[in-house]
Amino acid sequence: MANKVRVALMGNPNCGKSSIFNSLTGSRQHVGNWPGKTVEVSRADCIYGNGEVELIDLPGTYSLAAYSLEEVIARDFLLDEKPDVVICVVDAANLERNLYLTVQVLELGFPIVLALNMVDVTEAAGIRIDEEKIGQALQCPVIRTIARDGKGVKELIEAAVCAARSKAQ
Ligand SMILES: Nc1nc2c(ncn2[C@@H]2O[C@H](COP(=O)(O)OP(=O)(O)O)[C@@H](O)[C@H]2O)c(=O)[nH]1
Ligand SMILES: [Mg+2]
Repeated sequence: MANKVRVALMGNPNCGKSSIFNSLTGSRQHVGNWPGKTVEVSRADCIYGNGEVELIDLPGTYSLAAYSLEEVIARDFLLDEKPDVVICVVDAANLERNLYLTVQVLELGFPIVLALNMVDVTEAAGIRIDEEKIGQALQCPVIRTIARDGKGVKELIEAAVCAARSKAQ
């Protein structure tokens, strides 16, 4: 791949996208604990990968139906800019609701990596998530993360770059 690998972060509001973006770019973008925080699109180079990887933090959305401004921005970005890979960030404690958007992104044909975020919350609640099963069902890599603490994010971006490169061949 000659150009930069462009990696888009997508997910419901408040699932940890900006936390992942910040730990992978060294940015200090505002992280809020209320929905709908990021309406603008932030872009920055990843601290891993010698400047060859660019991350894009898209607004939080529940779907790509384009009913809200956030949905329009996120959907137009995917369709117009065609990122090389999409990291779908899901709140592991609200898995079913969060996966709705993931399936829509898959249906558009993008290579995806699923970031199973907030696994500290599910672990504390005694909820066991079978990520292998999810990965088989969606045919994508699944990486467990605790974005607030920067855990799993390096593995996540490595899996994303790998998915982008294998799609490009
Ligand atoms: N417990 C826990 N909290 C997290 C995790 N990742 C992010 N958060 C918190 O969840 C809230 C929303 O995170 P943010 O990154 O702003 O989500 P965004 O709306 O998807 O960009 C913030 O208070 C974060 O500190 C995680 O893995 N575990
Ligand atoms: Mg955000």
